[in-house]
Amino acid sequence: MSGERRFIVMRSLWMALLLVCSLFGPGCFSPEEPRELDPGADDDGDGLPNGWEEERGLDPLNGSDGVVCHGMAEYCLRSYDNFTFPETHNSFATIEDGVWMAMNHYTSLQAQWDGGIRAYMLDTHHLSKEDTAVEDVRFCHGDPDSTFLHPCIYSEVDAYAWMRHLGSLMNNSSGDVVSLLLENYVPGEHLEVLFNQTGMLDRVFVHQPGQPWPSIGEMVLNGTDLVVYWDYQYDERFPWLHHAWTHSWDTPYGEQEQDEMSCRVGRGDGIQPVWHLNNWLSSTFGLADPVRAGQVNDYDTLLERTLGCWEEVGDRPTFIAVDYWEDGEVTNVTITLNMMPDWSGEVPGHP
Ligand SMILES: [Ca+2]
Ligand SMILES: [Ca+2]
Repeated sequence: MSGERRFIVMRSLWMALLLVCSLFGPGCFSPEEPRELDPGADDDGDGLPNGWEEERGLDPLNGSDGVVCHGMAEYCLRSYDNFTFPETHNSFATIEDGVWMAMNHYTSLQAQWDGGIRAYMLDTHHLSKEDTAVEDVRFCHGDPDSTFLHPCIYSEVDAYAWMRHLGSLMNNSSGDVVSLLLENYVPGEHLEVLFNQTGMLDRVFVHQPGQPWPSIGEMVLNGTDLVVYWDYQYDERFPWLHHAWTHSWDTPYGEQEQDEMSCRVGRGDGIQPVWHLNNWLSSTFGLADPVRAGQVNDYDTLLERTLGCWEEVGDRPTFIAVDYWEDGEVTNVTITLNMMPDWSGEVPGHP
C-alpha cells in the first residue's frame, strides 16, 4: 500500500470513530468511567433503587451490598411513621417474668421478640420508697398513687437485665427498628445511666418535633435503631427521651367494653404522624382482661378496626398496642398492614 493510500485509509477510520463517538456521547474515549445509572431503577436487584444506594454509600451494582429492614429491603425505604409495629402494653408484666399480680401477658421478652413484637411499653420505678438509687431502677406494675402498696411490692423486673437482653436481640436482628414507651417515675439521670450502662444510649435516634421521620433503612445504616418516648415532661437535658405526647399521640385505652373502642385522640394533638392504636380492654377490676384479649386481638376483628382507624385518621397507625399478645394475632395483622400502601388498597391474604 502506498503511503498516500495508507493515509487515506487511516483518516477514514478516524472519521468513522469520531462519528460513532458523537452518536454515543461522552465517555467514548474513557470506557472505564462509570456509566450513569437510572436512580429509580434497581440494577443489582437487591430491592433498593440505585439512587437510594448511591446516596448512602452502598454499591448499586452489587446485590450483596445492601440492607434489609424487618425482613424486606423494601421496608428500608419506608419512613419510620409509615410502618406498623406490634406493641405490647406493660411488656414486662408477664407470668414468665414472675409477675403474679396485675400481669398483662403470659410470655416475656424473648417470646415476644420471637413472635415479632418490636415496640414495648415499660413502667420505670425505684424498688421502694427507700431504695431510690440509680441501681434501684426496676420495671414494676401497680398503682403509683397508692400510699400503702408500692408498685414494686407485687413484683419487680430488673430493668438492666431486660434492657441488655433487648440489646442483644437487636444486635442479632437484620435491620429492625425498636421503639420504647416509658411510663416513668424516676429521674431522667437514672434513665440515662440505665441506657448508657446497657449500651442502648449509643443507638437512640433523636427526633426534632415537627420534622419528618427518616426512613427505616437510614436509621439502621446510621446505627440509630432505637426510638424512646417517655410519658413525662420534656427535659432539654435528655433530647433522646421524646415526650410521648409531643412526638406522637394515642387513642383512648383500657375501655370496659369492646364497642367503646374508638379512633379518637386520647393523649397528644392527633396531628403527629406517629400514633398508637391502643387495643386492650380493662376488666371490671381495672386489670388486663385475659378472657376478652382473644376477642379484640382476633385477626379479622383487629384488622377491621385498624383499617377503619387508618381511614378515619388518614394515616396508618405506627403502633398497635395489646394485652395478652399471645391471644389473637396482632403480629399477623401488622404483617398484612405493612404490605398495604393504603387502607383502601386490596387486602392481602391471611399470613
Ligand atoms: Ca439496588
Ligand atoms: Ca446494592
